[in-house]
Amino acid sequence: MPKCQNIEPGVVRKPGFIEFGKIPVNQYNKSIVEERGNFSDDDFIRIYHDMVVIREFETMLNLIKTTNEYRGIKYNHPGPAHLSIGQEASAVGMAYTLGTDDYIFGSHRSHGEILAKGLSAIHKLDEDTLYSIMKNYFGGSALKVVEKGFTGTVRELAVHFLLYGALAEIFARENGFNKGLGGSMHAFFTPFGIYPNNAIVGGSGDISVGAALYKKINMKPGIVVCNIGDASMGCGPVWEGITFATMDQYRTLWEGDHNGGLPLIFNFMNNLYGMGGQTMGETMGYGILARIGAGINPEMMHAERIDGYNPLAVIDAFRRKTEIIRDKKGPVLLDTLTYRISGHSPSDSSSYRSKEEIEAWQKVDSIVTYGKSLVDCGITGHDMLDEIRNDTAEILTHILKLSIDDEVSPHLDLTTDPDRIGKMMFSNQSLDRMEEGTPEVLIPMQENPRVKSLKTKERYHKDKEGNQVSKARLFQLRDGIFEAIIDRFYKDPTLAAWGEENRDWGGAFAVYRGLTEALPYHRLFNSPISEGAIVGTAIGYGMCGGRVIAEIMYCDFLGRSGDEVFNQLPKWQAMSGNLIRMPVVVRVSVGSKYGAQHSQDWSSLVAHIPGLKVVFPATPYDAKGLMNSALQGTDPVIFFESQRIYDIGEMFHASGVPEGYYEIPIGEPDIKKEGEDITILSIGATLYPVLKAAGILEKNYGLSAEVIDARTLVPFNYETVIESVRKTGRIVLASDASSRGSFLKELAQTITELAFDDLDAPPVVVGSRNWIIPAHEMENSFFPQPEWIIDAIHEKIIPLKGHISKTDFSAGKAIKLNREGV
Ligand SMILES: Cc1ncc(C[n+]2csc(CCOP(=O)(O)OP(=O)(O)O)c2C)c(N)n1
Ligand SMILES: [Mg+2]
Repeated sequence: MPKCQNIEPGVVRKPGFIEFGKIPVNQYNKSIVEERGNFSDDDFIRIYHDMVVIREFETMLNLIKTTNEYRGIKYNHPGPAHLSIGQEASAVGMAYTLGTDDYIFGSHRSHGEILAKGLSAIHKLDEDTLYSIMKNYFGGSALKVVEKGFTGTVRELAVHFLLYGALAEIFARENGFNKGLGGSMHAFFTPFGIYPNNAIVGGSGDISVGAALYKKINMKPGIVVCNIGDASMGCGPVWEGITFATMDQYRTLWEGDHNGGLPLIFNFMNNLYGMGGQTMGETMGYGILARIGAGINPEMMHAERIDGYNPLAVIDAFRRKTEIIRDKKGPVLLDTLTYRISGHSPSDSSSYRSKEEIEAWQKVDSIVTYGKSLVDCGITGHDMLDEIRNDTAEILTHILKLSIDDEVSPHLDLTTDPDRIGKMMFSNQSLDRMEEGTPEVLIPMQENPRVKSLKTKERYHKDKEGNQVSKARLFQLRDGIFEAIIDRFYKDPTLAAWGEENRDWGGAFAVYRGLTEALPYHRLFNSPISEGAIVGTAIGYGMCGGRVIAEIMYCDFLGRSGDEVFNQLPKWQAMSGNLIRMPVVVRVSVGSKYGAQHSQDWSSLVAHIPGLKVVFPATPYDAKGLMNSALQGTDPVIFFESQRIYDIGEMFHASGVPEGYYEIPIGEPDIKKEGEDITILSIGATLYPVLKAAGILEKNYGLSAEVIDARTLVPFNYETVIESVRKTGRIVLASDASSRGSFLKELAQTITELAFDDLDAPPVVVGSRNWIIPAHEMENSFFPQPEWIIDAIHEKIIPLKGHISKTDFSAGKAIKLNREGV
């Protein structure tokens, strides 16, 4: 059912004013005595303890980085360490109320948050659960190290485990929480609800929204906290994440239990600086960060500035804001004011701030102030606080020794197994569904209007008499993709899809027509025009355990989701030590007819990035089979679709596109036409001009061409191509991507290496021009034409009798064009 929300001119044209309410700023003013009803003495002391642990951990790292020594132990750590000395109260306050069902995401400066959340989890979990988490994590490798000779309680052991797992990770050791593949800026430990931290400023700004969507869509317990810095408010992914998280539809259109706001807190750890840029007074204009909430939605995101120098103020805020979220009125924006006493990194000379400023913040140091207030009201004495600090230093000394011992804590062994990291790039699983359960669908599939209509279509492009079937009666490529997707929606209860115009419109190119009738709003919805967040939220959704299809309407808009596609989607499986799976399919539609910013084939850009599978089908049969495989897998797949062939019928399988389920393995090129004299390898829609070229070669020049459709770019099985080249000795490669730096060049180079002895001539690439793409009327001068392929063969591979080239493929021309950069 399409939504029906009439927009009345009489209503929206009415004059008036937007009124803003008040945003509280540092309103917490309770004393410890007043808080005694909310905390036991042990709680008060635990808060102090946790802050001290963070301070000592960071101080130890600071000393290691700046002096190569901590308490007599020498070590050189070449990697990063963005420390949070000064910010401890904000981290401990944030984590205090959260349970392991509550997930935190963070930034490059998240050691403190990891430790705070870990310590909070250790306090809350029972000892059996704690022990089993430690025992099962990577086969208990970290546990074995800290358990040796340990005599304390399981809870105390878990503190050692947490410190060791985090430090070993920072030092890139295999026993680290992510096998040393995450490191300081990415470390995480999901059993305690600690989700990835992100070295890309603002990177968590949309990924965390996807995690909150996962919880909301699948009715999972807990909330999500996105811990990011104040300067990240200038980042696109953060704005896109905020707008995605505050869409009206959660309240206006999502139904039943799914109605209501996202369970998410954007918690800006506001230390008032980027690296050296001051966000208040220099690089931003908000003055007080919480102000941003006012413009976002009528609830002003329940925004508030809180004093992150007082752990109790932060705990108080999290208690109140969690209630708002439980009432389904989220998301919330917190401006948690704090200060980074340490440098941005240990090499920071603090040239951008005065000594007086740092000293002023040191004077009100949260650990000292809080400790004093505990003593003042008789909760504890100085001796106890000294003991906490001394014990912490002792434990950290022990943990440091373990972490830097190459015998106890080796790095991943890449000498014995040089492919170790390669094996972690993909999870390569085959799963019907990501978890058991009944899919949420609105009608039996057989009652779906599109499914019914597809039953009447011709699944092969010619009818029994051999006549071309009209487009209206033809089962088209877009139908193949639809069939795979709707089938998965009836199999996998976690599957959700979003993108621009995905619902009522039926997808910009009618791939999703019929899905609206099948699915409740929360399983298929329109997103804002936020390509970054469309992919970013899918990443968050995927890493939490859900399968998801995100759509980019035009390939050209991939640029808008550059960070998500290049830095996030491909990396988290390996950066987790292969614990996280990323069942995310990104559908990318390659345009045509709309000129320079709507017609580019950027498949080579994504094929270049390790960690993505890249698919580009050219037939309905392949599109359905490959989409089935993409949706059966657990890896990120960039699924290219060409707008030029959405309505094409199946020409290669005379029995037509099967109605039932089948898979085409990702990575296998397919021979579309057999031949003897020359191989032509094509990618995507270029298959059809290539087939025409093959026809001309045969008819006019008596050359039999073997046509191979790559179907997939990554992974790619070269054997089919090499075997063909062994037979033909010649190969041309063609695709719609601009030829310079294209994937064709990669293929050509690898084929040269693998089949040099079998080749009579070098592989020849026929790509598109290195220009802007002109209007449709001039496109034939841009995209490879059948004649170009003939000309290239004539010029570079084998002279064709009587042929006169129209396009100049000579070496001289190639040198000239390259010199000119076109
Ligand atoms: C996209 C991106 N741009 C720039 C950087 C380099 N950089 C790392 S941290 C940082 C400052 C971030 O400030 P903020 O978000 O306030 O976090 P803080 O460091 O203060 O904790 C910069 C510019 C980066 N890592 N990512
Ligand atoms: Mg900052």
